[in-house]
Amino acid sequence: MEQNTAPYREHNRTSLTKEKLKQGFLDNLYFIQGKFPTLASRNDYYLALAYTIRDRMLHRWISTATNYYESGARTVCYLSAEFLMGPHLGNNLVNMGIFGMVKEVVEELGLNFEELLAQEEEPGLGNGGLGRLAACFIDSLATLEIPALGYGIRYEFGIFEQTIVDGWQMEKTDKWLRNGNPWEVPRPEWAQEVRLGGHTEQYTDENGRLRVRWVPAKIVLGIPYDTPILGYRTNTANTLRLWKSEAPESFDFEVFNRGDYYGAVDQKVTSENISKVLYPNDEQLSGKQLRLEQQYFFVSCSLRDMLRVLAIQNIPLSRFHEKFAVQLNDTHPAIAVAELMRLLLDEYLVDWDDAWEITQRTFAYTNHTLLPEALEQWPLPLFASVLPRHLEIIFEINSRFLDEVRIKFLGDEARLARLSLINEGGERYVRMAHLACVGSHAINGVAELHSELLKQDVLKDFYELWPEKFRNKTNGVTPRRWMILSNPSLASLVSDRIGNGWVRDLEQLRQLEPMADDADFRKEWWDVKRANKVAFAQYIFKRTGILVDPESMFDFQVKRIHEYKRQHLNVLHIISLYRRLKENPNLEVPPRTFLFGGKAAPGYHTAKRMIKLITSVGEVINRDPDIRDRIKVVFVPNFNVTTGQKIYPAADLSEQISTAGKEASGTGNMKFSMNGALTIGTLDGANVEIREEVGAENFFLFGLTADEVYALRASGYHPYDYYNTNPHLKDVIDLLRGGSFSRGDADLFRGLTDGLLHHDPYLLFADFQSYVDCQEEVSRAYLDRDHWTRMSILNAVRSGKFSSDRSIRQYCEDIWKAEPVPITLLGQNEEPT
Ligand code: CRA
Repeated sequence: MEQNTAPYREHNRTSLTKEKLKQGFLDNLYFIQGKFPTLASRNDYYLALAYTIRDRMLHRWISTATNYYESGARTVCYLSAEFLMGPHLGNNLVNMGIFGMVKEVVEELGLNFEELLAQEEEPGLGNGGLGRLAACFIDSLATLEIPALGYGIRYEFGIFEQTIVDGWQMEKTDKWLRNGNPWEVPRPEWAQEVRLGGHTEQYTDENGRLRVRWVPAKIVLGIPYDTPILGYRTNTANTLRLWKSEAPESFDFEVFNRGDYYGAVDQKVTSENISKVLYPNDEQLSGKQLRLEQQYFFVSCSLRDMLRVLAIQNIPLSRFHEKFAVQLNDTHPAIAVAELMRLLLDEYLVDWDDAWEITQRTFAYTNHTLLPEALEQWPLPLFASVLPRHLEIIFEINSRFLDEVRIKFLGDEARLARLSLINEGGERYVRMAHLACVGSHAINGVAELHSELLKQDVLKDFYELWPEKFRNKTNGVTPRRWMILSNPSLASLVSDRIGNGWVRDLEQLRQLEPMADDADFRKEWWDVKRANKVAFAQYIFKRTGILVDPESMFDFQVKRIHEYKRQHLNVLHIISLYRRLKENPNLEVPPRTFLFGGKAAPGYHTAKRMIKLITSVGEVINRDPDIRDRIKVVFVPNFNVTTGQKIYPAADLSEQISTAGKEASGTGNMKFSMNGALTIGTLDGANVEIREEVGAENFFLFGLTADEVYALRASGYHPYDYYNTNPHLKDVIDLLRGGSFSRGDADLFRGLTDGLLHHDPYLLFADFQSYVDCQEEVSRAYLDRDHWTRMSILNAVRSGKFSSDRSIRQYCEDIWKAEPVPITLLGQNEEPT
């Protein structure tokens, strides 16, 4: 696809010239890749280009570090087990304002710029929304010039690559590092030692005080790998610091393994296992020892790294919480509460009360889910075997905490049991969400509805104890990647009318509201969407061999496959529409392409069968001559950041159809809306706020509310009754049960249909008719192109609230108390690039 470079063009404060870039590029090809153009591969060219850009980023990076060091500024540390960054090259070019210039240089050298961009393997170090949120947040932190570090794990293998074979998902390992990663710089001089396992001992120190010593069973090294994160057209380049585990090749290592060469190698292998692979579960508990080790590993490295910085800046330990605001991205890093306590108590000999005050004032916790199965708990014996000292500390935190509760709620034993950090019902567990709540000064949900439900449901007892800790921070996404980079034509259409202030201040898009009534503007808007659809149709054909019509409505549901997200409700509607079209070939509905994308956790069998359901229904419909291509069903393989960048700009309709009360926020919903797709959705997560912003008349609402879901369950939900009383629903389910979509195999989807008929925990049947009716409304609306385009424009220009810049400003003001530190570049009159 030809990239429109207009939105990048106005950059003019750089001293960088095309000549300098060209020279840098050829030098890097020669001196780093060791190649002449004649022998260079596409990857050589990509790496030479990436290094050329990185070279131009270093001045900002070094200047930023120096400025921060000198100012001693308060620093935000975002602790996250996942950072789903997506490819760096294009994003760095956008943020530096040199996209157009670099494109020209590459083309003047006779190379294909798009191909070089596509050569980058995306770092898929996350599962979905939570990891991508972390990536959007560090982009916004840099853009807002906030001193910040992202701390996480440098997984050797990220999220698996998905292929579809015979309609089923197959997983392939993600070897994202195989061709080299030009964006990272290893910092072995800042390696940290992490202990694991073993036991604890008491001893008396020289002052006669009783202390505890942890004697670990093994020690691993954490090596930091740093990646610069540029702000959008600022001098700021913050750092993403990811830890890789290695075996320490130290004296100790030899002593423990003397004479046992194979044993030594074995220890090296097990040490390296810690950062080997991302657990591919989104919102699901796996309870594996290695996962606890991963969590502790990166948390311990990160906290020790903060202590290192404190020491070189000569800041006393008692001011740790003034120097650092540490955000816990879900419970994955919640062990940090116990680890900071341990470091302060055992290694720095701080008193309990002082250590506890520092700890509570340092941390804040974001909850991302209401699903009970996603709330992390560790079996006590497992926890004790990996982190014996932390368990003692957690018991002590718990005992002091429960004393406090006892005073406040005299005699309320049931409440004590509910609040305890230890789940005592049957097998005993450590409840990580409770540890995070107790050890933090702020607790937030990720959309208004979700934050309310936290207070009423999962964290109710904590809310009653400490209402002042609770707040909401609605998620956001970065318009740099999700508009400028992925949808350059739309971005330039917007910038032509209102300049490009909107990129840093997305509310400015509202200036375009009057343009929704301008027929010429509407035509341009429609043409941009249409061109994006043509490009996507070509992509689909290349990837799946399916021909789709860019004139048809592109209706997308892309997200992880999960029962609560209800991809199968979407399928039920498709089958019912198919049925109606077959019965009445003259039915007046606009042609539609139903597109799905998303990965299923490899061990989540129902989700895998949902993929098979989608592909099987597609197989029948796409080939049925009666349908005459009026509807098509496509499963887009391997949904990730890279494919997302092609999808959002090409969408007409965005499916956000989770059972109300289950989707904490969603962020894909925001990306779609920003790119002018209309939403069909329930009142769930951030959908509620999207509808508020864009206007109810520009949003297709259906389904039960969270309260109604709750009430229906309480009064007894009988899905079978819906089946019996709704002939359309019955018809759809019977077709599935009869094998119409499984080549006569009546067993293939039996588990799915029986599950719905008898349990239907996510209330598909209760919402079915409302959904089908709403889809009819969507179809009617699409027939009126003018009106549809008007709604599309209003969706995009009213999505300003959903910039992650807004989210980050709120975190800074309300939780982190962090201020911008504008960066002065080192050296005289140096220009940023
Ligand atoms: N799976 C929620 O389900 C939310 C993101 C980011 C999720 C999404 O609704 O948008 O977090 N929850 O806040 C999660 O990962 C552990 O819980 C998600 O990505």
